Amino acid sequence: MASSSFSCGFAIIVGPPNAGKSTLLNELLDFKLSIVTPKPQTTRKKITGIYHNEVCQIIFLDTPGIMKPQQKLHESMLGVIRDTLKDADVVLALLPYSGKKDFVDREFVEELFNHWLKPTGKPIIAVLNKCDLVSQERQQQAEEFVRNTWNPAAVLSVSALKNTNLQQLVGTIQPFLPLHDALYPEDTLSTAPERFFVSEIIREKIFLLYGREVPYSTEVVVDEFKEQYDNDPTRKDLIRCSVIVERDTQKQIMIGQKGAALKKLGQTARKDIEEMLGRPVFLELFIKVRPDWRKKNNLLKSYGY
Ligand SMILES: Nc1nc2c(ncn2[C@@H]2O[C@H](COP(=O)(O)OP(=O)(O)OP(=O)(O)O)[C@@H](O)[C@H]2O)c(=O)[nH]1
Ligand SMILES: [Mg+2]
Repeated sequence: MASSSFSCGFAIIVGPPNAGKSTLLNELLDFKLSIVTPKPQTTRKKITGIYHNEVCQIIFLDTPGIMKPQQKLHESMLGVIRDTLKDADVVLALLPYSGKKDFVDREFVEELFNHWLKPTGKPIIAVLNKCDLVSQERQQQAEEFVRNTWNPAAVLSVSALKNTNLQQLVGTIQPFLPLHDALYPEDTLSTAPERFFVSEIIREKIFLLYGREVPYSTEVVVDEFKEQYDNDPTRKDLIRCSVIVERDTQKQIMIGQKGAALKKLGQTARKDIEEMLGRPVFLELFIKVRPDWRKKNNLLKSYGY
């Protein structure tokens, strides 16, 4: 029961890979919770981020990009979206502007609305992202086109990157949330444990530092997370992680000449992990080869997919 006119509910962010879903979540929370890279298929699991203001609490659910599955891993990623949709009170269909002739990728949006979203019966807000890339005039034309073609509950243009129209977006979401007290205390940013974000930060650095198929063939598992700093500030927290790759050649690339690449990965990841945790850590990375892990149900399961 709501004690006031406060509203609280779940808003899922869905869209194609690279649309800016994770950037939007981070910008709304004013905290880098979800990893962002210029490469598609960065996000693989559901990321929960909690937004608070005076009149509502919005539990945002960032999801992997929707694409045609080519492996078991992709099927699991799509399963995450399907499951997360069930929890949502409102759906944000994040559609990126492109420099191309069409306003949006029509074929994709057709599939997204008709196959994924409309059968759920949930209200859909079409959020046209990356509006910094196009003129105002084009934005108006695109909004009208999307409104007339797919008839979502609301349409607006935003730039997650430049923080344009994000307060309008919050205002648009709020009426679709149930009247309900906050589900989480005001200082809660996410429900996932710290170790999850540790593995995500390492994955982000792998996406940024390595080329071609290497990031896509990689998974990160936190094997040990020993918190010692809080009790004894002379001892850093100890974090041991396995970096899983599919082949020996990838292991060699990960390690690099005289271990230089792995050293750089460790250093850049550690810096961000320390920033997130607010305390110093000692980070150890072990590269392990698990042939074709993306196709193997038992391995996928053990990595949380
Ligand atoms: N110009 C511009 N770029 C943006 C905007 N939002 C995100 N980007 C860029 O788009 C790229 C992808 O951003 P992400 O947030 O990782 O996209 P995503 O939808 O989460 O991608 P996946 O997790 O791979 O599905 C990054 O290089 C972002 O900086 C925006 O509003 N304008
Ligand atoms: Mg993402």
